[in-house]
Amino acid sequence: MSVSRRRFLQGMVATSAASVIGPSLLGMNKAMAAETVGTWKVSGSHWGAFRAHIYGGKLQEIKPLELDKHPTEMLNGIKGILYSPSRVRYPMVRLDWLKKHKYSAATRGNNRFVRVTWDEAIDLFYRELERIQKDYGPWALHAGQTGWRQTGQFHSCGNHMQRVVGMHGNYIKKVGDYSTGAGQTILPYVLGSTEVYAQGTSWSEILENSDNIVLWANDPVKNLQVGWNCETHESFAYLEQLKEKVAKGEINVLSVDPVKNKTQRYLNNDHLYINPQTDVAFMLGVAHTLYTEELYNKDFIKTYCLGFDDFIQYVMGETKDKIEKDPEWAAEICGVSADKIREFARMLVNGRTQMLFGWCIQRQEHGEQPYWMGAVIAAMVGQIGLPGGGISYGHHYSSIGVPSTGFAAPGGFPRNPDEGQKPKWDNNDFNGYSSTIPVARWIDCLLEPGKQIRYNGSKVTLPDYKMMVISGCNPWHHHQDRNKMKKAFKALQTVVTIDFAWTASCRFSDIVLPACTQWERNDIDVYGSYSGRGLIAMQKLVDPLFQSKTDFEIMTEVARRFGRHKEYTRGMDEMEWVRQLYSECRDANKAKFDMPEFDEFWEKGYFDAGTGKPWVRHADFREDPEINPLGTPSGFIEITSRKIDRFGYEHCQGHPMWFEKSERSHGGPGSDKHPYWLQSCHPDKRLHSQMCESEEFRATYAVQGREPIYINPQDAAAKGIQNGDLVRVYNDRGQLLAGAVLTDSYAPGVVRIEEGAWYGPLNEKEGAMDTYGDPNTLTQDIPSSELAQATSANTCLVEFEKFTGSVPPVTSFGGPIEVS
Ligand SMILES: Nc1nc2c(c(=O)[nH]1)N[C@H]1C(S)=C(S)[C@@H](COP(=O)(O)OP(=O)(O)OC[C@H]3O[C@@H](n4cnc5c(=O)[nH]c(N)nc54)[C@H](O)[C@@H]3O)O[C@H]1N2
Ligand SMILES: Nc1nc2c(c(=O)[nH]1)N[C@H]1C(S)=C(S)[C@@H](COP(=O)(O)OP(=O)(O)OC[C@H]3O[C@@H](n4cnc5c(=O)[nH]c(N)nc54)[C@H](O)[C@@H]3O)O[C@H]1N2
Ligand SMILES: [Mo]
Repeated sequence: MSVSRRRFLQGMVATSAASVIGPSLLGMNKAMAAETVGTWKVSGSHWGAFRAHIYGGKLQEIKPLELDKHPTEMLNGIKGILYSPSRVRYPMVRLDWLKKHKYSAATRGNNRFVRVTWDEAIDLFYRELERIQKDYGPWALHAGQTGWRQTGQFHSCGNHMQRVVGMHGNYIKKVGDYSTGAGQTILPYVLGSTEVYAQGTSWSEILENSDNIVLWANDPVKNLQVGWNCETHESFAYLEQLKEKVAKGEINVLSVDPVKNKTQRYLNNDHLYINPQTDVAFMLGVAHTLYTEELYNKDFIKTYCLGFDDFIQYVMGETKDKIEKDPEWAAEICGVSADKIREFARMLVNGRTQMLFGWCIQRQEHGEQPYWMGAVIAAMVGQIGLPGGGISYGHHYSSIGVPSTGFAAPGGFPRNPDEGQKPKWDNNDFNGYSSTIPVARWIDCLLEPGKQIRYNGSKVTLPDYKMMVISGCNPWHHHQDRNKMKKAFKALQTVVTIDFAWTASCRFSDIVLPACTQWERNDIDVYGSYSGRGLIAMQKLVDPLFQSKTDFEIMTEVARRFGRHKEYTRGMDEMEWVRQLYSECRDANKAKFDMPEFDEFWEKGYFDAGTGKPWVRHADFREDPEINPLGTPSGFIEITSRKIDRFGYEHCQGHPMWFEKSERSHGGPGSDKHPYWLQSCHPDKRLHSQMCESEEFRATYAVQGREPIYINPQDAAAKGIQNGDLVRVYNDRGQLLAGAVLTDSYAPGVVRIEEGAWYGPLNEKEGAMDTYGDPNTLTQDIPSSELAQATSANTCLVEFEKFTGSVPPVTSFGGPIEVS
């Protein structure tokens, strides 16, 4: 069908046919009906790009974009986000906060809210911004947290919030993130870059050259379903080839994990169960074998590395604790036999070996160590910089490992005030507090303002927040230890959240503003964060529901309150911004790609930049370390870091070391009281807390309406628990209800509740039962170490039992209790 005829039909349908044609035509050949009734539009998401059928002003159906050969089943959850009963419908203000004007923090979280008009809500938000700057100063305002905002370069909501808040006054910022806090801090000292967010060796090189692949704490089949930008899923084509090669015995893949994860089940590869949190002990045993059996690459160590001697003395028990880290020593801790440890070490040097690390392993106490130690093992093997050899810390993330096309991504809406624009409150006096904090320490600020902590070679003085603005993240999902958070939030006078979903963060706020979703606005996004596959048009599918508005419109209104709205928008509306970002992107790509005019691109729905050329990480360094040094202080791989040694930290010293954890299962500290290790891995059927609100989709995995807890059948049997039972999971920090799923993919002593399950407390009081199953009701809020101060969510022990009491309803979903 020609474009003009299709347009004609679409136009006809949009105005009249929908009501005239009715169901008889819908019953006809589906493809034909789809073509003539309603319209098909293109949009994007973290879960991939798709075509959406819009009919009668409603999103009816979604099918993957034709470029996506491996779409995720999570596309089935999208409709349920848009039409969720948990949508934020109207601007809402917490009853007690509004009534008393004294913040009444004690009842924060009781979920009782009053509906107000947009004008009233924005006035209150602005009044509070003014009051904080006037009565306190920039140190009292936390607007630094941002997370997995929905896709689209223009509407990226954290930028909108921070630009307007920043035009008004200064505020506390953050450094690092929850994903890779420990990894991104340690690796620059060791390998000269964060590594975690760097493009990695192309999958094609790995498939061609690797004899062995070690998937270390790594579940790419699960985690590559989502991407930071609109995801392409190109990696899955390589994983398919890998599966074939495993079946034919051409590549030996070994997973090191306390769990037989989705990737192992998909690849059907070999597996090494390791006790949780003990990888460093295991690796020290491996290093001992490589050294004593003289299997390690002496030339590589001599040419490319610094500080091997100090490290090996520690391994041999000549320094520090004077314990020789032989495989027998390691076996006691990690649960892998000494023979298996030796076998593993010999396997590493038997041919070309690529180690692929996931991130979960550094989201634990001393999370810096396994990454550093991994680099040391890779250095001893000596294949860093060779195709199919060495170490990677990112092949499970976005499109890392898919060759880059070199396509330049479009820019976004500016996060900061424009050059030369001073904030209304031009005050840089932070009252002796630090103006930037390590991201995961914000709750500590509320509990211990003024405390000095050590962080990455510097000192940080925790500020004394009075107000917090939340946009594009859900701290009442992402942070650890809910009951500690409840206590801490009492120190806040005002919390403002802008979201489209009534999350627990809304429940614990005072002012909640309804944003719209990415499918209720126009935008563009890069297709493939690392592959640079091209550009996606995000065509508005439906008008914003209820009273929701784009973040851009909301923040324009805030800017209007202090007369800066024209500076904020630069005088452009949504489509003018989208067109401008496109035209800048087109200019930036001129030399390499022939991009059409905007209208042609928009009509088609995407620009395909094709595929890139394979590449090998660190190949240039290997070729000539003098000309292409690493970014470390010495330019070499630092097995021992003098810089870190000089910091004098207890839990991150001059070279990687084994440190006992504050909580560890399988006989470690705390396991007598709470014997089970709770891992809170990333969800298979959500993006964190996003899509938990999608009712029908949630029903595909929930158990008695609760989040699943995965348990080994032996452990369950010992407690009389059967598949589908309700389980109370608890420790000294909290308690929750979850639904039992028994599976022998989990080692005894290991349970999982996926992060992002919506927190649903019985009431606002500390210790209240969580009725749905948010694992952060139980996790510890402790720093990885003085170096990174990163989250350690996976250092967590629990006990559980069959739940026999009267079953409380789930309180997580459906929005606030509206009070008039
Ligand atoms: N126990 C445990 N905790 C963890 C982890 C773990 O492994 N275990 N993982 C951590 C990691 S790695 C991460 S990255 C974090 C993720 O933490 P977050 O990024 O906070 O998680 P999300 O659930 O994605 O929250 C995004 C929120 O922003 C809202 N939002 C999305 N788009 C928009 C928009 O355009 N406008 C507005 N106004 N709002 C929007 C969504 O509705 C949602 O409520 O969680 C961390 N927490
Ligand atoms: N479907 C989906 N994909 C996602 C996300 C999502 O929310 N949903 N989130 C994205 C984001 S923001 C991030 S940060 C990444 C997270 O990526 P990761 O942090 O790598 O992912 P996880 O699934 O939490 O953990 C990966 C594996 O580590 C194993 N593991 C945990 N602890 C240990 C240990 O002590 N030793 C060993 N050897 N193994 C261990 C787990 O059993 C699991 O199989 O995923 C991204 N991809
Ligand atoms: Mo993350």
